[in-house]
Parts: sequence; C-alpha cells; structure tokens
Amino acid sequence: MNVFNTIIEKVSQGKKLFALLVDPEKSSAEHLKTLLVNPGVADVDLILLGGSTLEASSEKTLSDIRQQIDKPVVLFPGNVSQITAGVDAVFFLSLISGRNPEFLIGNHVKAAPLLKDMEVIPVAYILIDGGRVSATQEVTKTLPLPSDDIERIVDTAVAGKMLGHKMVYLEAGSGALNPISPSVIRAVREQLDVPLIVGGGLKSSADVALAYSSGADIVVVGNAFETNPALLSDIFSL
Ligand code: 1GP
Repeated sequence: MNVFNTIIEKVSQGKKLFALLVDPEKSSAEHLKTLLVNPGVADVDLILLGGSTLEASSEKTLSDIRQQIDKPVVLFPGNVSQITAGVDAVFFLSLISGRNPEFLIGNHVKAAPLLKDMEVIPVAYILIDGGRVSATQEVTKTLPLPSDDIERIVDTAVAGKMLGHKMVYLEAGSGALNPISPSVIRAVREQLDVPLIVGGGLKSSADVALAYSSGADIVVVGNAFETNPALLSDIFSL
C-alpha cells in the first residue's frame, strides 16, 4: 500500500479524510483497547502516531494499535528518536512557520538513514497561534504565526509547496483553544492544490464540518476523541 497515493486518490474523488491522532505517551494498551473498539473508528482513514515530547520510538503502541484495528498507521514524529519501523508511512515534517534549524532540516538529516526503506511523505508543517502556548511551540522553541496574519500564512504555505512538500498541515497545536479559522483555511486552499491537513483544538463534529467546508482535505483529532470517543459517530454521520 502507498499511503500518499491512497490520499491523492480519495482527495481527487472529492472525499474528505479523517485522521485520529494517537499519542504514545497517553496510550497504554488498555486505554487503546477501550478507545479503538468504538464503532466510529471503522470510518477513520488514517491513524497518526506521535507526540511532541516523546524521546523514544513507538513500537509498543504501534503493535497495540495493530492488534485492535486494520488501518494505515502514519508516523507523526516530534523528533528523530520517534522513528518507528513497521509504520505504513512517515510524515516528514518541516516546521516552516519557525526558524529553528533542527526542525527545518537537523532532525531530518539524522532520520534519513533510518527512513531508507519506508514511505516518506514530505509535509510542510505550519504552526498557527491557537490561543495558548502549545507543546509544539515549547519543544521546538519557535513562535506560531499570528492567526490574523493571513497573508503570511498563505505565503508560508505556498513556499512550502514550492519547496516540494507534498502536503501542507495547518496546526493550531494540540489542545488549542481556537482551532484554525475558516478564513485561514479558505485563503490557503485558494492558493494551493496539494492536500491540506488541519488539526489542533477541533472539539466537535461542527468544528470538523467547518474545517471540511472551508477546504481541509484531512482533519486530525486527538484530545477530543480521548475525552469523548463517541464524537466519531457524530462526525461520520455528518
Ligand atoms: C495535534 O493537530 C493535532 O498535533 C491534534 O490536536 O489533540 O487538539 O486534537 P488535538
């Protein structure tokens, strides 16, 4: 299976994709068992595996996920130590909203030899102010783009595409008070034809529907599913 081709195929058919974020630091085998038996999980397109602060690979969590469900698992690594063999693909994230060389190219050079036999999807990762200091901001020591500076957000996304990134991820930060706004999503969508991922602080099926209708191709939800697993059934009945 080629994860990126599958995404492109679904997006070109006008489908909207849903990605569930599993943070290995919050997900014991028991916890995953309770979460992933939720009927809504059957409609999830991707499982993203990763977190901002973990300094280890996620083999155990990967195997716990595999025991529960058969879905593509994509690594969403916060740093090079999270590289995990056996995932279906890796989001090779470049934090282009920030100016920390470690998250623009440093971790990538260290990861390159470990990724040779894996499907690697280059993703322009853009952190936008979500109303509180995010773990991504703290760990990467970078500032998010102001949420009202739409021109700069759009220019950053377009530069990301010009650099060859296959997808753009607009991130408000895990647990953001304010998700990415419809006006930001729309403005970026108008300028870009690559798949657009939106995540951070999406708390309800209405938030997800708004992100989709504004132009997101893939939405990512982590925290809200942890606190309310039934949310998925609401989302997929949209
Ligand atoms: C964070 O975009 C993801 O990297 C998901 O955020 O946990 O707030 O859903 P939440």
